[in-house]
Amino acid sequence: MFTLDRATKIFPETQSADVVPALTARYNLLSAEDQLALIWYAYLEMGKTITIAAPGAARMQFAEPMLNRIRGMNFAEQSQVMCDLANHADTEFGRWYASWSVNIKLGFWYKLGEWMEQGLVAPIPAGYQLSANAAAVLESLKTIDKGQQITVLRNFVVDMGFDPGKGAAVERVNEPIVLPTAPEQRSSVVIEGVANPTVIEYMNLLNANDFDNLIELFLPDGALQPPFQRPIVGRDAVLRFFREDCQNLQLLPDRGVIEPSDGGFTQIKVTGKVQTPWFGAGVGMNVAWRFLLDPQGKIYFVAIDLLASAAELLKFAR
Ligand code: 45D
Repeated sequence: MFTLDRATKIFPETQSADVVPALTARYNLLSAEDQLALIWYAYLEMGKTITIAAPGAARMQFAEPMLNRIRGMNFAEQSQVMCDLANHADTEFGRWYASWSVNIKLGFWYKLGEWMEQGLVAPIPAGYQLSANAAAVLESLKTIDKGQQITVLRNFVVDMGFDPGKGAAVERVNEPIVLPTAPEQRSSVVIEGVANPTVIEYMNLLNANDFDNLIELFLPDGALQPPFQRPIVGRDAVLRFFREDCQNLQLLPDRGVIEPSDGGFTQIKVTGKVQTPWFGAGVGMNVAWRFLLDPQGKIYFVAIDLLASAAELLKFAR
């Protein structure tokens, strides 16, 4: 009846922020030196309006051994390590880095950025000239909204390092899982136009970091598609993703529509904002959730799209 491929196409009028993959592709064509300098300038520019929250000790402990080794190097060696990471070079550091979860990678760069500012780690050389292509990417980056900017920056960081590939069983390093929010401290979302219990529970359980109950809302072969990624299929894989990448998110759904679909399935689109713990209320990302529920109300598919513009928040095709 519904295949995964067909499910991904529900609510086709939803416009996602194509500028994010487009900028990432242009960035990938640049030299490593240009990439690092570009990120540095983007980071300084963004720092004028938003602040990154310092990562907690639980997260930083995994990056610390590598950070301390880098700190003990001279500037030339430090620059080499950073270039190697950007170049995906097969080095001890590159493999180490690639085994980390997204948030550990971000924490690592958070610390290096701090040390670069303090002069403890090699800065981008004063007067470094970006190539014309790199300068153009930076200019484009400045014109997009904050939620899109931080997504681009996150993509850059995620892609660095050396991943030995699918065949090689690398042990993945994750920060410890936070405890779910205590029942009396939980809040409940209200979504204009959507009183569906599965969708409401999805939002509330994710906001409470209650991943074990959240996964129960999915069918065994249910799938979740994060922004700009392939769908993650099956409960085990989705639960792993929740634990690794979804701690302390703040989902702020606003409104939505419910429509019957084939075979007793229901499709529901909700729009609203999401905040990441890295930027808190400083950055509200405009997103859509596109749910496909089976006749029993279990999630067969949900996609999360980063929207092209704020106008998309109000777009529900009749
Ligand atoms: O190279 O319903 C320097 C899901 C130098 C789950 C640097 C979701 C050079 C289901 C500047 C130091 C997760 C899909 C580098 C919802 C250099 C669900 C440093 C959505 C790299 C709603 C750079 C969640 C630094 C979403 C420090 C949409 C960069 C979450 C730091 C989105 C960048 C979260 C940071 C995002 C970026 C977080 C901290 C986009 C964080 C981005």
